Amino acid sequence: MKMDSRLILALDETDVPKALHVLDEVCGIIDAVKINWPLILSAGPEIITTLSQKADVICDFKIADIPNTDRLIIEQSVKRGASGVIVHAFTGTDSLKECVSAAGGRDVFVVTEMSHPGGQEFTAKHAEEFAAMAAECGASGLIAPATRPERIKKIKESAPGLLILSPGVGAQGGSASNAVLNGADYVIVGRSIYGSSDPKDAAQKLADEIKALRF
Ligand code: O7E
Repeated sequence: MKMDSRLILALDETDVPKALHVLDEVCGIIDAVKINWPLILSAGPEIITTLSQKADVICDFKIADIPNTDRLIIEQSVKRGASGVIVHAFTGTDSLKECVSAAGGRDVFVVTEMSHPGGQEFTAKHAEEFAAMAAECGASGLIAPATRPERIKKIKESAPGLLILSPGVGAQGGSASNAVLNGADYVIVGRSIYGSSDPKDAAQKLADEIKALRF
């Protein structure tokens, strides 16, 4: 995945023509598009291939199963054009190792602490362990909460070599600058872009905000 604007669009728009329009508007600005069940269930899995012709696609299926099922899901995602997948860590080392193997060199991003308030109940308690396990299993990166930027720093310390992707910017109250200043390599933004009356302008403003931090 390129590292230019450091902005990843979470395209959870279920109106398929609108989703395609939003991506066309912002694909020159973003580094990748993340898709989740809302769009897949609305558009069908062929949307992975359609979008992959316009941008790198991260399939956010938050895969969390036994190793064999994880492999089958990832193989289908890759076959359709995914350049990365997002998986849960609580399933343990064998599942995570199988995900990395099934991805065959595509990026595997592992969820640590989730960005919503409930993320503090369970995921936060194990986030550093999840991060260390992800590094040990050969994952590319971690998902850590922009809503709690101080936690990004802590989680990164547990797996210094891994990329950090941070959701929770905008609609969930987090700030792109704070996330990046605390160690996020990319921010993941959904509603603040696809729900905006001018998605291109919204994406450009976020990209400019990140660029102003001067990498
Ligand atoms: O709040 P939004 O609209 O900017 O969308 C955020 C996206 O990131 C949305 O797709 C949601 O499912 C996802 N997300 C979180 O918001 N918080 C998390 O802790 C984890 C995710 C996620 O997708 O995990 C992988 C990034």
